This record gives sequence, C-alpha cells and structure tokens, in this order.
Amino acid sequence: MKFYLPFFVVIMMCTMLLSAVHSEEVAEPTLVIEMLNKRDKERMLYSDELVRVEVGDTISWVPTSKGHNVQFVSVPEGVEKVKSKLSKEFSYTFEQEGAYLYVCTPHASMGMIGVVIVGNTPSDINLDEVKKYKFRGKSKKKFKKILKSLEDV
Ligand SMILES: [Cu+2]
Repeated sequence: MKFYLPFFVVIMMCTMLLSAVHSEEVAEPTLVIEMLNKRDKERMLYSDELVRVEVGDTISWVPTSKGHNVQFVSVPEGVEKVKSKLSKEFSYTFEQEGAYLYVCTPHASMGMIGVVIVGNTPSDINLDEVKKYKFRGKSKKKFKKILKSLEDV
C-alpha cells in the first residue's frame, strides 16, 4: 500500500487542478458584438453600438473583419480602461453599474465607437461624464446619434 500512496496523491492533485481550471472557464457571453469593416453603406463599425446589460453579464466582441479592437475610453470610477488586441476576440464581464464608452483604436475617429449601459440607473453614475467625451471626425455625428437613441434603450 505504501508504494501506491504517492500515485494516489498525484491523481488527487491532478483532479484538484483540473477542477480548478474548469471552474475558471469563461462564462458563455450574454451578448455577441461583431467588429465589422462594412455593413450596407456604413464602414468600420460594431454590429451593436448601444446595448444594455446587467451586472455580471459578459459581452464578446468577435473579429468578423480584421484590424479592429475594443478600447474603453470612459468608464465608471474604479474600472480599468482595458484595451484589447487587434483582430482578436475580446470578452469582458461587467462587474460595475454605469456607462461604458469604447472605441476601436485605429478607427476612433471613423465612427467605430460603442456604448454599453450596465444596470438601470446609469445617469446617477457616470453617464454625464461619458457624454462629455470629445470625438473627432465621423465619430462626432455617430456619438450624437447614439446618445439620442439612449432614451429608447
Ligand atoms: Cu476598427
């Protein structure tokens, strides 16, 4: 029996390790947003420019077209402004209520921007701050459009 003991210990450790890895697996996304070069007459865009999710929900941005990413530019206090890698899928789980404004780094002035509202009371948190963000180029108009449709979301 003594001979087998280390073997069992190894097996047990492997099992524990495997279950630990398993429990850290990323949850299925609540929502998928595509990063696109073109849709109808529009160029460089996210398939959903304004979405509302709940705390704990996960969004996956998928690189349907290459050369895009996600960069948070205005977020609730205490949240890290993450920046994803170009042409790679990016998943983010929203742990804090509020408004999140993000851009595609290479196309930030070409209208490739998006807003995520987390929870139901964003105006009390940081929406006013998000609204102050200054865009250039085509994104100015796009941002106005997004803010206008905010009332309907
Ligand atoms: Cu882009």
